Amino acid sequence: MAPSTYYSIDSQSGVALLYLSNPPVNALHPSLLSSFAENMALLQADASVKAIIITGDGPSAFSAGFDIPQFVKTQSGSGAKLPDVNAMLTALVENGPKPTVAAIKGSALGGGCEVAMATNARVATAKSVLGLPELQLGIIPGFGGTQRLPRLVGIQKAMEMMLTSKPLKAVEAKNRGLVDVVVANDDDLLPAAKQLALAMANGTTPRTCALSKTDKIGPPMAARAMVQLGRMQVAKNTPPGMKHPSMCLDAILVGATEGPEAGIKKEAEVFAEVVQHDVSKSLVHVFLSQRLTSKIRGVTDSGLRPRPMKCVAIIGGGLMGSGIATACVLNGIDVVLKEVNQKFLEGGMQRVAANLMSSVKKGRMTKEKYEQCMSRLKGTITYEGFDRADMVIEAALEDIGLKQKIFAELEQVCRKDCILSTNTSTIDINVVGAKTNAINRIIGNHFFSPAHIMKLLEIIKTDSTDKQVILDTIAFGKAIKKVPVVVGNCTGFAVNRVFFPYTMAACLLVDLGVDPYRIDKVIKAFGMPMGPLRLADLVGIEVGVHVGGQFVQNFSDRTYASELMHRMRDGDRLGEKNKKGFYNYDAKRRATPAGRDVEAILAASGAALDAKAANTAAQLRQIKQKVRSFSDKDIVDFIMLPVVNESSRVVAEGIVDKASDLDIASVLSMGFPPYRGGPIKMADLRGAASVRDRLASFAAMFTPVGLGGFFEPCDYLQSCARAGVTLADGRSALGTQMARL
Ligand code: 3H9
Repeated sequence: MAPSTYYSIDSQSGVALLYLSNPPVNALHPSLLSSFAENMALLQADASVKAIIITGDGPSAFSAGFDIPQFVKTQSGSGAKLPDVNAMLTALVENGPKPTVAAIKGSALGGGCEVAMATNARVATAKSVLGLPELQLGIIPGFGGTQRLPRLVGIQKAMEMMLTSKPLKAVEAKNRGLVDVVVANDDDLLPAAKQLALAMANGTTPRTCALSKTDKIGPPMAARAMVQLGRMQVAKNTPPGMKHPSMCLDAILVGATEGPEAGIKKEAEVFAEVVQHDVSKSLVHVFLSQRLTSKIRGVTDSGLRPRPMKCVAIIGGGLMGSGIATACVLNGIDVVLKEVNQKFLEGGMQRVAANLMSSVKKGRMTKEKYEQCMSRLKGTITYEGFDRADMVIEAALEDIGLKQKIFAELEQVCRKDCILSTNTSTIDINVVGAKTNAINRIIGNHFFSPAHIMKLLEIIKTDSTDKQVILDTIAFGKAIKKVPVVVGNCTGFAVNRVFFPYTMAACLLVDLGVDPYRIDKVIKAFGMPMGPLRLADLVGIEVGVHVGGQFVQNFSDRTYASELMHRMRDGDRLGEKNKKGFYNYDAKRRATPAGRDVEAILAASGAALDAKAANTAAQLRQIKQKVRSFSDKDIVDFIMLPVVNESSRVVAEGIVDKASDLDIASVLSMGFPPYRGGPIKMADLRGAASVRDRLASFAAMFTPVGLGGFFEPCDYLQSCARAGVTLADGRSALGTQMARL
């Protein structure tokens, strides 16, 4: 059914009930808004109607706001024309002849909350939430929210709610003045709303019209001072170049000082501008793409149904294994945790207990829930209990021989339908399962540390993995509240593979004489949680040497084999692990640049590059000169565009189902800034041709010293640039040409 509204009128009481209907969350699609405007006009004109209750269809939402996919259409210039929603809300919902009440069950967010605020009173169930999270999509409220919310809850609280995008639970919303009545049970909602609606209709309870309220706004001078405080918060917490938070404050201020009419006009102007910013395009992309990762062509649309995962066996109780066990027991899944001896087992069980207890200490979990979770955890040093397992997750050391032995044993002790998975981050899944006859039920479950906190689950399928096994693993990921991203089996899988140039490019810059701490600062300002050298310390220099070596071996045409990490390792600068890396670490793991402590290592690594390029010393000197005068933007391009290049290869090879899956994987694992959308979205917003040209210019610069391959734009990027299509659409747009890539 098309998104719409429908109504019924109780002839006895004269109360009309108008439903917003667009499952699952009653998003305000343009067709729903048109139907809403029509039906509100009818009901307001109907003499038999005394009052109107607006509510959401279905169990989960009043309305989660404007239909987000519509923004993509607006941004590409093909958006449907909307009725004048602001005029309709003011004339027919707030100030119409009949009073209106919003009956709220579940979420009233964004436009949904704005509709509710236009009514004359709000009744909500205790589990409901109300808020204006538009800023997290890079836009501002557009249906009068910047005007009505400050008038209902005060400027300060309204700013806080909008700037943080955090909704209020019903009880707090009532304390703040956003809700009038809270009912404990869903069944009480409509009767309570009806009672209030009739009381307003017969004049025993006054109607509130939010836009006319002035008591919580105060005089213009006070409003200006309040908004100024908001601006200070924005300046502190907003990345450079992100304008919509301060523009949201502009709309609030105009409304508070010049009146709601001027405020709504300002809000509309700001909305029309920010919805076209790259920040909004990126954030909307991330919102929608994150919900698409678990939809895999040929798997989730195959008609198969996922089998429930009631019991998971985990091999290895180290940091990873215990984190995975924590995520499972937290979400109602029984766990059998296996270790090699009693001492290690106790350590693993204690780590799970400590993970859970930290939530109890922070007040996020009750002691009862803790006990419940711990009762789901059983430990063993044999394979006892593995016959119960629906899935095994091996999280042992990264040792091929060991993993092959474990998998051969698993085949013997587990049920024939048990999924056998590995948490390896580096080893080919086919190699892990090579000594079994179970290759069709072997899959990678690559968690990111700390596994009970990080949202991404990278699921690695091989050409032999059964569809049912992929489907079950996606469902398992969702059951433990991860975002599952299914990827193909290749060196580094998707995430580590596309980010190998991140560290390598940084090493090259350092070898050419660029200050490592400047590199980290610039990349942090770009929006990554930490720069590549700080990250190398966190991951561990030895791990970096090992993983980097694999890439150099497998992708020799496009890697740079710096000696930097080897020399750091040999100089006992192992990173956070021994508190000495590119940074020195204190007992609280606070980092300070190691500076002089690593000067000799950096110099020796640079000298190694000089020696390798001895035959082209003059060209290398020229490169050094250029690189040392790089702007911050040059450094960002130098490090991030090779990441985009490798991402393009991953898309071209079909390692991910959709290009957007790679963006989400990058955001959720590496902390790629969501407001840049991920490597593919960022490149598409810039344009494939511009990315290609910049990479080609780096390639030309480095070819004389034999390092051009590191930057050479890949075939897919070149083809997309030539054809003028996006990297996201290239596979389908280039069609047959893809086969020739
Ligand atoms: C706005 O209102 C602007 C206005 O001020 C002015 C406009 C001019 N639209 O997240 P879930 C879908 S901007 C369309 O998996 P949960 C979602 O894609 C909007 N679809 O469930 C998913 O689809 P599928 C401001 C939406 O229980 C399904 O619903 N509002 C929308 O974890 C279930 O969602 C927001 O920013 C939408 N607005 O969380 C709120 N919302 O089943 C955005 C959800 O095909 N929404 N869907 O995968 C949320 O925060 C969460 O979805 C919500 C439910 C808390 C509601």
